[in-house]
Amino acid sequence: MTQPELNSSTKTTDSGVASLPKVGSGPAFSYFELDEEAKARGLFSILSEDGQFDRENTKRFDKALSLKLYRGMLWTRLMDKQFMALQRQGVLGFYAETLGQEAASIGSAAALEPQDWLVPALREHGAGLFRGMNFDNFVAQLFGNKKDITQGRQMPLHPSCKDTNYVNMSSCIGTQIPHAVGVAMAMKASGDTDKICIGYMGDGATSEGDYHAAMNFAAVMKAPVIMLCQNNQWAIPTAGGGQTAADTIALKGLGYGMESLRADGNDILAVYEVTRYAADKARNGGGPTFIELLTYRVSAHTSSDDPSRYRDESVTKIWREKRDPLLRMRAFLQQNSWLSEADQEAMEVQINEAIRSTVSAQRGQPGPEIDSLIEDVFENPWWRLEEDLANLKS
Ligand SMILES: Cc1ncc(C[n+]2csc(CCOP(=O)(O)OP(=O)(O)O)c2C)c(N)n1
Ligand SMILES: [Mg+2]
Repeated sequence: MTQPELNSSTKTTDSGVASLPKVGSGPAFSYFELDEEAKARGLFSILSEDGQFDRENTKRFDKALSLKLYRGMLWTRLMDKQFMALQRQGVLGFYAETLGQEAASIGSAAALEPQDWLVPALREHGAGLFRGMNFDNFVAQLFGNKKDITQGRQMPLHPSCKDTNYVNMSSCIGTQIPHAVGVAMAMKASGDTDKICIGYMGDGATSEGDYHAAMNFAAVMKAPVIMLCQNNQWAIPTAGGGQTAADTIALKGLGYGMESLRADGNDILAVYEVTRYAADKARNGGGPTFIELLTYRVSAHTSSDDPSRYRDESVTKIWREKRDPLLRMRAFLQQNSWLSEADQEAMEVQINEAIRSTVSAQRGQPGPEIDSLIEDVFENPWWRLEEDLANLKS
């Protein structure tokens, strides 16, 4: 088979096991020449589940870019492992993993330019770090300590980074998508034609009213924005089939008059290419694109969740063992002789050590000064705030 079969076989069933098309050979890029509906029903893919590929389709991915993408995914996975362990030990209050979705998160962010803006949903902090968010600052924010730039005022795992245009996420599902469109509209209105914005959402967010408002504004205003949905097939306990009656999430974008693409979210090369296509289009005045990345939430929703209570974990096992985005990319690297076993081990040791040393430095930091509670609220704090602070200190 040279092309994804563009029929309902790629539709994800309620059980979460989509019968993914067998790809890995043939001209994957002819996907972009399909008609609008076929693109939204199809599934663009470059690397097959077992890491097979057609060299013609991977020309853009030289050794440097390929290793950079892989390292970004590996960093995210190893970081998740350490932070979840710290959460279980009671050292961190809260954490949410990207497990199984590393390709969707890193591959899409990698297709942007440094001047672009990223408005995240719940699982893009790895992407933020990949784009240069300072790791010390990120860890300080997780602890809410004195070095935290938000002085412990944000919820944990809601980092932000002004230097890299990484906006902190909003816990209210879907509210960030109109923000992303607003950022893009402002770029257009102020003539910042070299900048674009990417707004992330989960499958759950596509059922919110904010999704409608954002998609409609983006399309009507031809905003330079990428609307990126990580369809991980779960919204805490709500399975994909309970979220929409549409055959695919991408199809919903067509109703807004927006080009809508669909790709295998566990294939980082495919994720990079669809996002790059949308980014180039937006930068050249072509307006917004909606992208659905089909993936799976292998982890619990967050450290506060236990998915074994509401889903069949034998399905999760399939995604974890057979569809792991890191193993797939590793197979690609190995076939190109770009990553030996020794290289892999060295990379793991180096990343784990970098994470561990930052955590141990930040762990010992005291909390923010108590006076910081009323700073940055009024230029001259109101007497009532002064009084509350004095009471707190006494
Ligand atoms: C408006 C709103 N409703 C409900 C919640 C509770 N909630 C938090 S995360 C979540 C599910 C989100 O699912 P999805 O958008 O698919 O993202 P994922 O967690 O799968 O990455 C829900 C219902 C919320 N935070 N905000
Ligand atoms: Mg989801």
